[in-house]
Amino acid sequence: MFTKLRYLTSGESHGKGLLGILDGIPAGLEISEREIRLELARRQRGYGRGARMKIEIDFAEIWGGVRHGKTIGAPIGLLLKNKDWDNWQNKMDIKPNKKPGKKVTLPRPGHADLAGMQKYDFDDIRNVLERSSARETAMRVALGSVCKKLLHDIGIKIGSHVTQIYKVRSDLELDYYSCPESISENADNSPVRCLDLDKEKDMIKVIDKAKSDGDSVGGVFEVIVSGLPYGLGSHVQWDKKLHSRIAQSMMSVNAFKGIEVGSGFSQAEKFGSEVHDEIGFDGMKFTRSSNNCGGMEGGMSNGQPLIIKSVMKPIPTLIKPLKSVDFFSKEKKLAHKERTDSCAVPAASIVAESMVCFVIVDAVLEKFGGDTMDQLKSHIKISGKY
Ligand code: EPS
Repeated sequence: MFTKLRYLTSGESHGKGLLGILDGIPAGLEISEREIRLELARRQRGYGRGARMKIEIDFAEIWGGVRHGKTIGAPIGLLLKNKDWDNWQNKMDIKPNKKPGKKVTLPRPGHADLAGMQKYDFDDIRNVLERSSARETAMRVALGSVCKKLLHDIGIKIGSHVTQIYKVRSDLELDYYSCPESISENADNSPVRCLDLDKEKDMIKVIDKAKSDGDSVGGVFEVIVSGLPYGLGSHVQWDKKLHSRIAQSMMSVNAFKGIEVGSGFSQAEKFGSEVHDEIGFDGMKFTRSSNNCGGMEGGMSNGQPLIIKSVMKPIPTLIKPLKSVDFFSKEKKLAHKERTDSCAVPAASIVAESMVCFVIVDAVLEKFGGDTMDQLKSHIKISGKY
């Protein structure tokens, strides 16, 4: 799906840590561990997280691709150590271990457990669950923060906020033409990243209830991107379309179950004349009367802000577990339970920003190209249409 950018992550939730490589970033981008840390800290916050986030202080060390504060065009390598590794050294030992701990054999409905056991012929669900954990998104955010910095330097701004947790929906009419970075800044001040302060209280109540019931809740969040030129992505082939690339990127995150572009699903109950955004001209540039298409038409950015919503399902690890069956004995039992979060929707909205950043950087490099940031900027200046 990516044409210019590549990234890979490695690491288990309670292993030594996470590794990430991001390849394709031009030379000359200023980036520091401090800037990456700021994004990681945003992901760690959010009402409803469990005890794990009190243990970790996520910090990604730069191991390659950066010299004297700037990228050198080489792959960027990051290392993020898990502090919790100290408590898991036997269970997650790289070498054979005499005290490996009890095997997990009770698959959790909604998790990768059962399909993963069947696929890999494992005798311990831990081999599946450790990798299929939201911990991995810490590295996505670390790598994504490099992309976010690149976008910022070429005038593309990205932000996000939470619009729904369980049945509590924000009623706020957002001004999509305001700066996405200030939308994010305001959301960051809310424990649930919700801009509707009345609904924030109800969201917190719902999370408290889920927690006290040993349950979990999901929700919806929105990512907004402004400052995009016309023509990122293309209508000419299925895998070039910007919205399909964003959809794949978003849907690759654990527990993300759907994506909506612009006014999305609500378009089903409207006439075409109510949905499509009329075109005008203000003497300088084309204008639009609305942005129901969420900034993308025919698979291309159309100069309007991108508006993308995504839904996260409730986390499958439940303190009051659902029914399951022991993988080996076939005895009816309750599913495996371990320390978990009752709600990770605020954190998911930060991860979603990164997932969009990867795609936009790839599409920008595809359209404008350049081995250095200066080359990229001059290419945009020559041919970028806004
Ligand atoms: C997760 C369970 C919890 C979360 C974890 C994802 O971890 P633990 O089992 O250590 O308590 O906190 O998320 C993170 C560690 C993170 O950095 O986001 C799970 O089961 O997916």
